[in-house]
Amino acid sequence: MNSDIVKPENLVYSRTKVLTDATMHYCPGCGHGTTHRIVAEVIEELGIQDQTVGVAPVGCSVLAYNYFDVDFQEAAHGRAPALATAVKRLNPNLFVFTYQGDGDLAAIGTAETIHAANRGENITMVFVNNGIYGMTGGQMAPTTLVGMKSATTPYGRNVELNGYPLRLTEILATLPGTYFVTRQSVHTPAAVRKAKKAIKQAFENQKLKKGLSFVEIVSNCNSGWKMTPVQANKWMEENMFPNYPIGDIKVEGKLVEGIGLDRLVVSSPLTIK
Ligand SMILES: Cc1ncc(C[n+]2csc(CCOP(=O)(O)OP(=O)(O)O)c2C)c(N)n1
Ligand SMILES: [Mg+2]
Repeated sequence: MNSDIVKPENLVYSRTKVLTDATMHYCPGCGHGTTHRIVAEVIEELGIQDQTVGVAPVGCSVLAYNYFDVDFQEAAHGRAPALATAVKRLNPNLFVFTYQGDGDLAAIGTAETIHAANRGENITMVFVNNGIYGMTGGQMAPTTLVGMKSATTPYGRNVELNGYPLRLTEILATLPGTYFVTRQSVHTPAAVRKAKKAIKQAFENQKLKKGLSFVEIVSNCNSGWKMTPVQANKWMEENMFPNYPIGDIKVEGKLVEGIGLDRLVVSSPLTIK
């Protein structure tokens, strides 16, 4: 930055130093890049860069360790919560977070996710739900909506053939080991601010040692959905949000009023319009 041009008192925004200079490989318009940025900003604002360990998944965010300037571990597909458990238990004073997609967290890693949450591991989990296996070419994920087209459901997800979509976030909220469970998005500036606040809370909660904090980010996958970024965001608002409602689900260990279990026991499956 040229200090002759930008005076410190006039600076309103600068890139967080918790992101490296590496150019991200994410598709333009994808939510992963924005989610990385807000996680990094939270780490900087909390002043915990030297005390944070991230655990990267398999999926589009497999290279997360290249983008965050904090210590990182790479987990086998789906195993991030198990690895994060070990890191946190051996180093209880570190801030430990996982970062995973829906195929990683809600398909191959379902067992690790549920058991880490049920054990009440004192970690932060960030879950980017784009309704699809983005990295491998857009196959159906557990979170793919009924009727939604994917590489393996070219005519749309069919309940008889492919079963129901899974709302793992709501399931986790019912477990006694979760302390904070929320669902956010990063497709507008206002949504980014709310998601960042939630991620900050999820990191701060580690100081309280009261259980697991879980932040789902509903994201588009414009390449996998075969849409432009603008179309994908609109499709996400119209189809993903009614099925994956944005907002807090469990705060300070208590289900948010009005959430109840009715959301889990839905009579109609999660369906596109
Ligand atoms: C054991 C194993 N099975 C399958 C794969 C192939 N694979 C790599 S990424 C991926 C899906 C990732 O999807 P998701 O977690 O939703 O992340 P996204 O790319 O959508 O962000 C799969 C199935 C693998 N690498 N290892
Ligand atoms: Mg995905």
